[in-house]
Amino acid sequence: MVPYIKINPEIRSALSEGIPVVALESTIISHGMPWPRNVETALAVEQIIRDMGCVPATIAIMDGECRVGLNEDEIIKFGQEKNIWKVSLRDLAYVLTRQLPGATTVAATMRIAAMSGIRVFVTGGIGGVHRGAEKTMDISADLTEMAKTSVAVVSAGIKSILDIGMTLEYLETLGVPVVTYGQDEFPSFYSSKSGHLSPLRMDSVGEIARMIQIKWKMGLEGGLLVANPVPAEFQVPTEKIENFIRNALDRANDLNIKGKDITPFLLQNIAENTRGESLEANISLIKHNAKTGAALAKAFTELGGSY
Ligand code: PSU
Ligand code: MN
Repeated sequence: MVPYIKINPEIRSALSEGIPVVALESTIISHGMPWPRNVETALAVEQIIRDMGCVPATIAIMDGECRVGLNEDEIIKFGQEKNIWKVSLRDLAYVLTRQLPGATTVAATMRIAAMSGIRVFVTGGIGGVHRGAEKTMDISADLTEMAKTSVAVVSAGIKSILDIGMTLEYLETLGVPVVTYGQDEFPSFYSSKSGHLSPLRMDSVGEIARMIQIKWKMGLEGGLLVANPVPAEFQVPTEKIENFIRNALDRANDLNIKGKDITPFLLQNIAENTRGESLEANISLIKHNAKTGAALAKAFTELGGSY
């Protein structure tokens, strides 16, 4: 047992009985999507994971503890309240010390999931190397976490608010396998295309599960990024979204928005300016990731689970 981590009873017994558990982040609820669609989506994603025979574990910080598994009222609180900290790895001990409510990013969620014995984590998009990082050094802690923490992360790739090419290079440097599910091209969140070839491709969750097991059995610590392309019917074409992304980046520059505020600002600006089209795509792809992630968690558990 790791101190300051509180796992709810349902998840604790699932873990001890070998029922697959899927971790979910809370920054996407508090800072990644507008109310009330954020809460609707978070609850729908949990239900999809349950319908697939797994147990969802939404992770957040409350009352000086890392909470693994939130109930509906708690998810509503994280979706509705304005004063929720965005908690990446560096913020974790601070929000625990001050007993602040905190929504965990991919990096912080991965670490808490791993400490709890959860090996599969589903989200929408991860952080990465920002455009212009050669000057700003703005590289998400999600990437370094992926190098260190042994959790498989299922996402729809990386939004082109980031520099996708540099992000893939950086993941290579860190030794993180990047596997695209079912196609050769790495997807860019709203679109199944990015113009970048995926470093690796696999066509079944069973094979991905075997690869993770081999990696971890060998003692190769760190995660694996599974890029799950958005289904064709929900895509927003890259040319269409690119203008909105450029505008959002210009606006962030004008307003001098930096550091941890930049990602939430860009996400909100794009959602507002596309009048919800991007939000609908966002919601659809997260649900799609939940199905793939739950299938992966099941496949991994069937192989004997943890390592
Ligand atoms: N990208 C998205 N949606 C999100 C995020 C990223 O498409 O909600 C959130 C995730 O929680 C991710 C965090 O871990 O933003 C990255 O923030 P930063 O770039 O400050 O590390
Ligand atoms: Mn950053």
